[in-house]
Amino acid sequence: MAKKTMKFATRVIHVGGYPDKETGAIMPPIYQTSTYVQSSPGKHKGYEYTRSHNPTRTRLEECLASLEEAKYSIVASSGMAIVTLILHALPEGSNILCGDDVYGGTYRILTTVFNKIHNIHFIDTTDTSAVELAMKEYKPKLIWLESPTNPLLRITDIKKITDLSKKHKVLSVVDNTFMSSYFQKPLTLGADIVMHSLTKYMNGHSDVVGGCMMTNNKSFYDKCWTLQNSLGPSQAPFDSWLVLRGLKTLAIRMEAHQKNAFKIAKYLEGHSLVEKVVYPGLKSHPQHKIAKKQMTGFGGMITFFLKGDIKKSKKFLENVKLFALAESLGGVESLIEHPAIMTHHSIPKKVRDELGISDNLIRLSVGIEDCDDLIDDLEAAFKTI
Ligand code: P1T
Repeated sequence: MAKKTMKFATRVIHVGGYPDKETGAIMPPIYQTSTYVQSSPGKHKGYEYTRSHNPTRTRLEECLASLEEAKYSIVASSGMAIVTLILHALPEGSNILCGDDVYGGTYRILTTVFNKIHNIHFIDTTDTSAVELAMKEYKPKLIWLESPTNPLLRITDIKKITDLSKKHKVLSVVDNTFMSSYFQKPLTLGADIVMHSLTKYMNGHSDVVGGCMMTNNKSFYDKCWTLQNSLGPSQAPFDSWLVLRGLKTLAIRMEAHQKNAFKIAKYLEGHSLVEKVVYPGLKSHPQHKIAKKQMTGFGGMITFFLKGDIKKSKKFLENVKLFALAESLGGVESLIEHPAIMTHHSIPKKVRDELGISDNLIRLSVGIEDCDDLIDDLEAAFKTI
């Protein structure tokens, strides 16, 4: 069957997942090799050295490109490695617009590394007219969007911003980590580049760190690939194999994450110790209508604000048992964390306060366990405060 006619849940299993041609092994081999034998200098089978290419990684890239309806894909050793490739691919001194609420590591690399190479301007990308003004003022080369954002789950109207990007000749990138390719396809909404931390939902089992980008822009892909080959953050074959394996269940995992997250968001909304719940699927979410328009689901991430101070937040976090207190997200097991102290600590407190990443903000990555057990766990922790 042609790749294009296959539905998503078939593609995650079969694109890149075909049996080994030599042996018939139904599972792809892990090509755990650094180099490849040549029959004559320069004469080889398309593979020279694993930093450049590896057959297991090629299969993963094939699958990921198909999931985002892209022609080209690059898999790297982390999400941050992908951020690095994309930003190095721009001419030195470029103006870059970036959403003001992004993963703490993205903020950190922009404010400590790429601020020495480019001019970075943070902006509220949910405000379309502010984005257009900034495009006119700065004439940026690139706009970086995270939607939903980490950790406030704000939603940018991707189509509106990519329309503006086209008008002003600005490359647009969407970090699609929170939705995974299952619930949102930014390239179909007009984005030039989509990226993921593969560490999260795409792999889904908290046992790999990885990143990827997909695009239909051949010249940008070529630049990024050359950078990957030169800088060297290529993903190891075993990790690519693990992601290929994890991806097979992406469709059913995302449905299960969402089902549990919906129940938990509603439970939290009705809780007397909770000040506010943010989940894109709730009607109370300020951009719920945009979420419904551009996503096919609402995902498994919830942010909520406890009634109380840092002491209460800490006590609550120390007393959950099933929810593991850990950074990261998107695995089958539920995680809980405190962005101000953990994932977003590298953002200065003043900026965090302006954004609303407060001491009573708690982030949940809802796993696929039995939801009753998860709610019992939260309820028991609430009782301790
Ligand atoms: O951790 P790494 O694979 O390098 O991916 C970085 C990254 C990029 N984009 C988003 C939206 C992310 O959430 C992350 C990593 N985030 C966490 C580790 C976290 O707990 O939020």
